[in-house]
Amino acid sequence: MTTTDAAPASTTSGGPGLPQERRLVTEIPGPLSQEKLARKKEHVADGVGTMLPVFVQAAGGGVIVDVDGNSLIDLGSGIAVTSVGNAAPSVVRRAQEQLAAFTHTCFMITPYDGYVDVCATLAEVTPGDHPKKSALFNSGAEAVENAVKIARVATGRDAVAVFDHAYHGRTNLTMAMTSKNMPYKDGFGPFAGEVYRAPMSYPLRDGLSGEQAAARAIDVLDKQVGAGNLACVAIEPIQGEGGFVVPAPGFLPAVAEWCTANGVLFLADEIQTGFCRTGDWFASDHEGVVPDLITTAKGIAGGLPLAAVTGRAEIMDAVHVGGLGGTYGGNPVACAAALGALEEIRTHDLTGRARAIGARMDSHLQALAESHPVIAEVRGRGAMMAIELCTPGSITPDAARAAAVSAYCHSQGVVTLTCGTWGNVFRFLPPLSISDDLLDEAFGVVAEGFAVTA
Ligand code: PLZ
Repeated sequence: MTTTDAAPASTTSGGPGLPQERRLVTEIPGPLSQEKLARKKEHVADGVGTMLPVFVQAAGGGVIVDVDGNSLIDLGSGIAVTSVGNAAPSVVRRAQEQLAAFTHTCFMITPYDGYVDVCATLAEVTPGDHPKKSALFNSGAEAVENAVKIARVATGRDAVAVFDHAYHGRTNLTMAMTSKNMPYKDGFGPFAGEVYRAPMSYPLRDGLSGEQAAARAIDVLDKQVGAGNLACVAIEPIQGEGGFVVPAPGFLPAVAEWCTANGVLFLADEIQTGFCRTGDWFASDHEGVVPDLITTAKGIAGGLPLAAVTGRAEIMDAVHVGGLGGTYGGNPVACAAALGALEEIRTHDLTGRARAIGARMDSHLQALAESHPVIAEVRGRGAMMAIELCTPGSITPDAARAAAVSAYCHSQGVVTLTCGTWGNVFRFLPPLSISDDLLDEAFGVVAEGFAVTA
């Protein structure tokens, strides 16, 4: 880390050219950020919280630079969004060109190539080599809502199955699909109907094999809902907000097979796991699962708001003309950014980079787990790793320790995120543009955090 008294060079341009260093010149948050925070308090609804209130001036590579001149190491990617790096060159260039050409026409009124190009690319990169089509939206929640609409029309059935610990969004239908009450649902009901929850495979907590956990979930769906009523089973192949829960091997294929055998659509919500985060294009690829429908967002467009539903052509085409859309869905600038992000992924082999980052994080975390019995499990895949903290020798969640270590990391200039139904999971989602040196330095800080909060 660099510490300096010199005033920071004022910069507004981010991207990989930013000095790749952790540099603290004030306490966190610094005086300028604190002033801005007071202004936020005055004008922004309290319901919109902020976890680490440093106001950002620029970001790129593996760092976020704040208005006080602090440079923080980013282990969150804005919740798995800036996988190709913040202000990635191809994203910036293509979005700028598109901005100068036209900003919006509404694809439903007068179409443009970018939208079609993104859909064609999605058909190429998503699992399975069957004919596929896509529709574009603005946010992950909107994509999930539309996937359910499509599944209902295609099957003529109403019911939707989701899992314990699931996260699918904050709109009315997706709140119903999301598992955790606080902060996502409390007081916001009544929720949409015909959503049923099945037990998830959670190896640390249930000790079941993938096949056993699938049999348990299928039994619930079969007996409590009835396969014939189900339009789709929606599942995150690795759960995100719910705690980076990696189902036991065999769970996903068994659930997918049951779906196929019963005319139920298998909907993979890859909003957090998609676009190389896990070291494959999609987490479903890892076990060779081919979803009927797949929702994507976050990592698709390098930080611009874009989301998609991609599915078997005949399922996607079940909806009547005009039944899918929205004013901004597939905005031309967001589509240009997506094409830029895809270019970054291919040029820099970010799938391979995600695997290398994953291996590096795993070795840091395994070493940490050896000396800190509060770490009940190290899990994840690729550049999506987590540790679950529990009272040693038990599976009793220790959210307080997770919060304490996270607060320490923030104070030392490392952006870390927590998650999990009990808030006791530390998750690591660095941009795939981060250097090994920064990664090692960040995990050194995480280790210090465990040492000083012991
Ligand atoms: N499905 C699997 O991870 C978004 C939520 C952050 P939107 N996860 C981050 C928060 O607290 O709001 C997410 C996800 C999965 C759906 C969504 C929803 O995506 O773009 O936030 O609507």
